[in-house]
Amino acid sequence: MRVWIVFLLCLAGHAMAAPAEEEPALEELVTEEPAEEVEVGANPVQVEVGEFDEAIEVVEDAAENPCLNHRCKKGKVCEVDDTNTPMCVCQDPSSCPAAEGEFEHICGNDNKTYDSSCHFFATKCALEGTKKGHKLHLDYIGSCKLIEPCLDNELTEFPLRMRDWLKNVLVTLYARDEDNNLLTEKQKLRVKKIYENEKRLEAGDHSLDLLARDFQKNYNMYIFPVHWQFGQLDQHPADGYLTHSELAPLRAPLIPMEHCTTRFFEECDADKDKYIALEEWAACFGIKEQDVDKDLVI
Ligand SMILES: [Ca+2]
Ligand SMILES: [Ca+2]
Repeated sequence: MRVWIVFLLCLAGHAMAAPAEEEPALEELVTEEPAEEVEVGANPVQVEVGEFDEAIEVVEDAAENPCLNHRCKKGKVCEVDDTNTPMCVCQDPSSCPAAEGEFEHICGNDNKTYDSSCHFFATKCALEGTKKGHKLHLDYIGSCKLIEPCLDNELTEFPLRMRDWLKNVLVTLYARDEDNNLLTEKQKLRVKKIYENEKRLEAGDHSLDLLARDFQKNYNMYIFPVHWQFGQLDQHPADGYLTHSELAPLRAPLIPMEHCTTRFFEECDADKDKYIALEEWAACFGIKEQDVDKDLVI
C-alpha cells in the first residue's frame, strides 16, 4: 500500500527561511530579514513516501518479459542477462526524463544540484561500493542554495512550531476524512479527542509565547501527533528507528524553508548512531519519557 503524507508545508508565521524564488545575494543572507507571515495549511503539498525510499526491491514472476514485474530500487533499472534472468543495474543518468522545472531539482549533501531525483539516485548508484557513494544523500528538494546557520535560540523555536503544525495537520486530515480514509479508524479515535477538545488552540499565526504556553497547558494534545508522525516515517522497515532515507520525506521539503531542520534532526539523534529512535524523537519534541508509547505509533 502506498502511503501519502500530507505536508502542510507552510508552518505557522515566523518561518525562518527566506522564500526560494530567487537566489538572494550573499549580503542579503547574512542580515536577518523579517520572515513572511504564512497561514498554517495555506499551501498543502503532498509528497509520496516511496519517492525517497531507497530500499524497495520487489521481485515477481513474469512469463514473457522478465523485467515486467521486476522492480528495482531508485537509481536502478531492470535488464535481462544472457539467461533471460532479470537483474537490477545502475541507470544511466542521461536516460532520466528531463526535469520539468526547478521544483524537481534535488540538492545532494555534496552540495551539487541534480536535475531530478532520478538523476540523483542514478549518480548515487554509479558510486555504489565507494566511500563517496555511501556518504551521498539527498539533502533537500530544490536547487542547492546558501542556508543560513541555525542559531541556538532559533533551534528552540523549531519544535514549538513543528508540534503545533503536526497537531493541525492531523486535525485537518480528520476534518476532511469523511470518505477519503486519510486516517485509520484507530488514528481517528485518537484525533477525535483532540478535534473535539474545546481548549484546542485553533490553527493560526501564533506567537512563540502562546505556542509554548499551549504546550504547557494542553500537553496531552501533542503526544499523539508526535507519535503519529514518527509512525508515518518509520516504514522501511517499521522498527522503531528512523534512517536518513525514512526521514527524507519530512526533512527534504522542509530544509529550504526552515533553516533549522538539519540541525534539529541531527541533534535529535542524541546518541549519534545515525538512527532516530522513537524515544529520541519524542524527547526532541518535548514529550516526557513516561509518555513515550510504542502503541501510539499506529
Ligand atoms: Ca525504520
Ligand atoms: Ca540515535
